Amino acid sequence: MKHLAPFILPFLFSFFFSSAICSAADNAKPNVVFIFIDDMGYGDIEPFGSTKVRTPNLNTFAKEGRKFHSFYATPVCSMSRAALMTGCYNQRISIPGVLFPQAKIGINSAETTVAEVMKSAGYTTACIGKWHLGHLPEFLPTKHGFDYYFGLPYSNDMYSKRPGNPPLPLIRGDKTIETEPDQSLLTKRYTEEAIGFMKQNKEKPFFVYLPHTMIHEPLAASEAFKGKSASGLLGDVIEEIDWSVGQVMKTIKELGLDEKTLVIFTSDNGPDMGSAGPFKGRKGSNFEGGVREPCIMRWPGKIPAGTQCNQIAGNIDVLPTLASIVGAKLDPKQIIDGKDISTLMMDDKAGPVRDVHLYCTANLKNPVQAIRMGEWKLFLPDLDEGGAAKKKKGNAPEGNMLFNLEKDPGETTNVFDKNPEIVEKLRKEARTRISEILANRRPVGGAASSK
Ligand SMILES: [Ca+2]
Repeated sequence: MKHLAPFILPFLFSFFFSSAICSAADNAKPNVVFIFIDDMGYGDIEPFGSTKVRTPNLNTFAKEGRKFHSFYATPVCSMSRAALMTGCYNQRISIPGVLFPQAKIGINSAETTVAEVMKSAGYTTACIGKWHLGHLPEFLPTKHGFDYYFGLPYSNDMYSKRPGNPPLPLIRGDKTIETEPDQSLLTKRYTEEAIGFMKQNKEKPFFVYLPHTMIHEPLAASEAFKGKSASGLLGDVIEEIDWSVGQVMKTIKELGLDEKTLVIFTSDNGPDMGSAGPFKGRKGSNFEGGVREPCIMRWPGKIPAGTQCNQIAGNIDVLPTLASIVGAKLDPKQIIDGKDISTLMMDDKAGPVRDVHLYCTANLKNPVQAIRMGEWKLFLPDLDEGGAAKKKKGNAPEGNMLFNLEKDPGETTNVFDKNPEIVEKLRKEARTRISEILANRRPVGGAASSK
């Protein structure tokens, strides 16, 4: 035996050493639940100023977490999900505003999604809800890093009541299990699926992406919520979403995972029917109301409770931030736009991480409609010919406009003429950034075969 010791000891040492490292790393890996609402405006819930609905669960969630007041999505659905899933502006990866049931394109398989990043760090992943990055088999969540999928491949108004659309599919995995599902039950069913998944996977780190179908029209609430709010069906639907958040949080606590779970709540674009709070513009607009979202993050012991962050952040930052938190390596050759904002989450005194935000459009020919640098926001009419702005009253910006968002978050006072130097500085920055995106733009999935 004696003569074997020199060979065995290093093995034993390395075995114990590596298992110690593994278990320490696993303990450091929080579960992540990302709740993404469809079409919820900044002012649609009580923590962000609503007085029309009751959101007790979100109120508690906000008290225990941190509110982000400059958290950016994009004007409409698919482009927002593209940004969230890839850490890139939709323009970089050629995803247009909204994908319809007739679309032959979707997220390119060459892109690295946040689910793939989480999987690379040992996570089990689920997407429960509305996907909207391509409904053809190659584009579904199960082909892009999600172990599990249950939900609608696109918006709930893309159903057979609208001429030319096939019956709305409800998918599990990669199979359609129902068509034209009862929409009043979607919030409840998604919630039950998410709870079931967390219970089943409580022993390992999980990533649950929960993109609700509501509060996108046609609105529908289950019997328990229908007619119960003080502000009509929209209020009922928002209050059911609040119930869903409460159920998710209750499950996390019951499973003893409270300290080990980061939960993020936000929305994909401004309100269609609800409230943009103090901001101008609605869904479809690059005024703040179209793109600035309610956002709350909660992780006990890591994120300071009851605090607020006013620094620029957004969906594009989610992928690099989660990669940093879970210790996943990103491919340095894959250019992304987002930054690691974990300091903004965990340090109440953190300075800005990303001083610039581009307000991208749904239109690949006119990629950027406005730019924000610090407190200033400049619209770029000479660089954009209409862009994403829906032709809805008050939504479409016209002409040269500069706003100071800190002094004038409602974009009421155009100070373009008074600040030529700032205008020039922002224009220059916008040109540089747009040129870089166009020079490094990557193709959408399926584009070659559809031509
Ligand atoms: Ca939406």
